[in-house]
Amino acid sequence: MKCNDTIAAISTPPGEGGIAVVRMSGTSSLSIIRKVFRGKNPIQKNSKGQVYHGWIVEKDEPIDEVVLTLFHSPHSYTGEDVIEVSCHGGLFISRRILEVLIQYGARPAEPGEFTQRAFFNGKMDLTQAEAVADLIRAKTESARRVAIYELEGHLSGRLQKIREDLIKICSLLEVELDFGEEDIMFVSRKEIKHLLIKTRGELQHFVDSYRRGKVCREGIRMVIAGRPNVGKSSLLNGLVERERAIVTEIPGTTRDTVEDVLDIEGFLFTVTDTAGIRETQDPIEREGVRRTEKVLDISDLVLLVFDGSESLNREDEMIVRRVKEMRKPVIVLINKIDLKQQINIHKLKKWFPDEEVLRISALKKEHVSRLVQTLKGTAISGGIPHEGEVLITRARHKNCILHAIELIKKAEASLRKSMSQEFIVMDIRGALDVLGEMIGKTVTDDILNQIFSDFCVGK
Ligand SMILES: Nc1nc2c(ncn2[C@@H]2O[C@H](COP(=O)(O)OP(=O)(O)OP(=O)(O)O)[C@@H](O)[C@H]2O)c(=O)[nH]1
Ligand SMILES: [Mg+2]
Repeated sequence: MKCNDTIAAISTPPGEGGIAVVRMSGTSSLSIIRKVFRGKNPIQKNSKGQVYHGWIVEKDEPIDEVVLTLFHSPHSYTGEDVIEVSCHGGLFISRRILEVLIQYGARPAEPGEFTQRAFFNGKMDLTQAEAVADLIRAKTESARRVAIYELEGHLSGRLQKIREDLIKICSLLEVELDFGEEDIMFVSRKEIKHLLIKTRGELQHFVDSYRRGKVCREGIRMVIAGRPNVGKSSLLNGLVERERAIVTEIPGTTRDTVEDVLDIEGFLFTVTDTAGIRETQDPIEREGVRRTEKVLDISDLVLLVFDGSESLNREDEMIVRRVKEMRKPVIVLINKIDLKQQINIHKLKKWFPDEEVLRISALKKEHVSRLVQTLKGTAISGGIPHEGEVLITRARHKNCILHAIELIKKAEASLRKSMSQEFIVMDIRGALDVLGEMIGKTVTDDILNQIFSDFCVGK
């Protein structure tokens, strides 16, 4: 990673708006901007931050009237000299300004490169850098909160404390090792055991928070499934309160998957309407059924719809078998309760003895709100994170922590068997390494590339 050049990018989204911001960071930021900026006041490097009004020019040709905000190293986002050019918010004008900066020595920034520099310059650790991306992507209050608490350093702070405890144990044991044969104990084995159990408990607490954290960050993927014509698309429309999917009385209306999102009490629900599952010769419908299967595989929750006005048939049975095989949470919905009921409820309850069964009319919008209540209750246990609450939200973090727990368990086992200090130290050092990887103290280029390539350009 080279940090000795100066990077620039448009930081605002493409499109038209009041202003656009072109950002530049690096050692040559000031010299580049001096060549292309004409204002009343000369640009100086003498205080923490300044704002200048003037023009970006290209060989005396005015390009745009702008406001510059200067952040001098190290008091900036990246830790380097950063200049933000606020120009008129058109795509063409911001591109022209970027071109001028590049012409005078800046290089186009890679995705996430500003944040990567902030990480390399010690402005934030890796979990905080990841939180920046999460905050930008947040679509709901719950997603915003987990990201902001992580960005504020609550997770890093707790991990740092755990690492300090482990380092303390290691150094005491290593001093003992230095004394070699003298058999001196600087720390009681009971105390080490106690510290290891405490640390493992704290780490386990993070692992346990993952499910809820993931729901806060990514929301819940739910899929509406059922045989053709039971009212799946009508239910989607009822949930999102608009005519999102086509509804007709012809079985096999929905061919492709149709996705929309719902914000329920600050949580994101992605809901996908699917083609009714059935055996069919129609190639388009067959492709639809294949897509339904794919969506079922990646969903967290299945809304399984039955037509209350008809008897259960072979197609229903086939879908029930398929859904049960997946072992995913299911909410059973009996639709069309406004019509005369034919469905065999006993049979249905036998199939789903533990699942919630709700009776609705998607057409008349009856009891759809009850479904929303149920979603609220089943999926969002724990609610929106409260002030400063730390939840882990990424599989990467969970895997690092699980690995650290395994190594601590090994150290505990060595301790129980009164094995030599070397073995205990080796595993604790291993745990420190994986926790270091999580916050970016010891991390490979591959992991870094993977994390930062996920960012947008200009951040
Ligand atoms: N009476 C009544 N009719 C309903 C209800 N829900 C849906 N329908 C009707 O049932 C028919 C099928 O509805 P859709 O929502 O298209 O059913 P679907 O499950 O999406 O059907 P496919 O896309 O073909 O799999 C339409 O004529 C709807 O108006 C309901 O609650 N009551
Ligand atoms: Mg449909």
